[in-house]
Amino acid sequence: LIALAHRILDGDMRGIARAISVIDNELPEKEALIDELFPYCGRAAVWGITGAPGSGKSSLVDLFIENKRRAGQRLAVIAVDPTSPFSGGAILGDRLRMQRHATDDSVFIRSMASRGHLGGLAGATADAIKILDAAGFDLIIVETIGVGQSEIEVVELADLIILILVPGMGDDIQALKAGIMEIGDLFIINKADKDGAAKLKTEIEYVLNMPSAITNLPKPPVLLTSATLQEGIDTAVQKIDECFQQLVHSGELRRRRNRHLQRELNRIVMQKVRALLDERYNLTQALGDWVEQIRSTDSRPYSLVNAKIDTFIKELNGLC
Ligand SMILES: Nc1nc2c(ncn2[C@@H]2O[C@H](COP(=O)(O)OP(=O)(O)OP(=O)(O)O)[C@@H](O)[C@H]2O)c(=O)[nH]1
Ligand SMILES: [Mg+2]
Repeated sequence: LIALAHRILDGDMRGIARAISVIDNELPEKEALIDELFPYCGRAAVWGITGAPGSGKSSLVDLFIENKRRAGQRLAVIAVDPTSPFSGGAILGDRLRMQRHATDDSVFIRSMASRGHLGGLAGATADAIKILDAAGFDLIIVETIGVGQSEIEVVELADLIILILVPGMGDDIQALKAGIMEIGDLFIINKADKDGAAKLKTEIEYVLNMPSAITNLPKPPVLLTSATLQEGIDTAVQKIDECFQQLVHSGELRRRRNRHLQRELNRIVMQKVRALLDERYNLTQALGDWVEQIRSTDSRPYSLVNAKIDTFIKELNGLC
C-alpha cells in the first residue's frame, strides 16, 4: 500500500490507474490509501464541466487540454459515465475524441463508473480527485452530464463550475431558472457556429442580472465557443483561469473547499452508520420485516424506527 502511495506521489501513470481502480471497485485498501495521500492534496485546480448530453463538453475539454499543454501543465480528466444504459456510445465518443492525448505522458484520462459505489458516486469521484491531486496534476477536469441529482453532486466537488449550453434548445433558460443556474461560475455557449447563440447569451445575461439571482460573487461571465471551428477556446481558458484566481484571492476557494470537505465527512458518516446497522441488524432485510410489522400490527413508521434506534443505542451502551 505504501508502495502504491509512493508511485502516485511520483506521478507514475500505471500506479495512478491502479489506485483509481481501487476506488472504483471499493477495495478494502481504499481508506488507508486516501488517508496516506490526503496531506499531499489541495494543490491542483479542479474544474467541473457540466451540460446537456451532446452539448460538446468532451470536445471542449479536448481543446482545453491542448491549450493547457501548450502552457506546460499536466492534466487529468475524469469523465463520469452517464447513468443511462443508452449512453455506451457517448463514453466511446469521449475516449475517441480525447484519444489523441492518450500517448501524452502529461495527460491522464479516465472514465468512472456511476454504479455500485457504497458512498455514492460523489464519494468515489472525490477520492479519485484526491489521487490525481496527490499525483501532482496541475489541473483536474471533471466532466458530467448536467442531469440528475448524483451528477450535480459530482460537479459540486469542483473548485469551479462551468455550465455548457447550446443554442436552439428552447427550454434551456427554463431549466436554468429551475436551479442549476446558481451553481455556475461561468457559462459557455458552445456551438456558437449555429444560429441563436447571441440571443441565448442575451437571455442568460438577463437572467443572471435579475435581482433574485443570489450570491455576492461577481456575475458569471457568459462566453461563446465553437469547438468545431476551434473558436473562443483561448479566451474561455483565460476567463476560467481568471475566475479561479478571483476565488483564490477572495478567500472563496478556501471556504468552498472546507464546505466540500464537510459534505464529504457527512457522506462518510452516513455510509459508515448505514454499514454498521447493516452489519448488526441486516438492515436491508429488516426493512422488509418492518413493512410486515407495520401492515400487520398497529406500528407506525416513526414510532417503529425510533424504538429500533433506542434499542440499538442501549445495545451500544451495553457494549461500552
Ligand atoms: N456544430 C457544432 N458541433 C459541435 C460543437 N462542439 C461539439 N459538437 C458536436 O456535438 C456532438 C457532441 O459532442 P461531445 O463533445 O461528445 O458532447 P458531450 O457534451 O461531451 O456529450 P456527452 O458526453 O455524450 O454528454 C459531436 O458530434 C460534436 O462533433 C460545436 O462547437 N459546433
Ligand atoms: Mg462527453
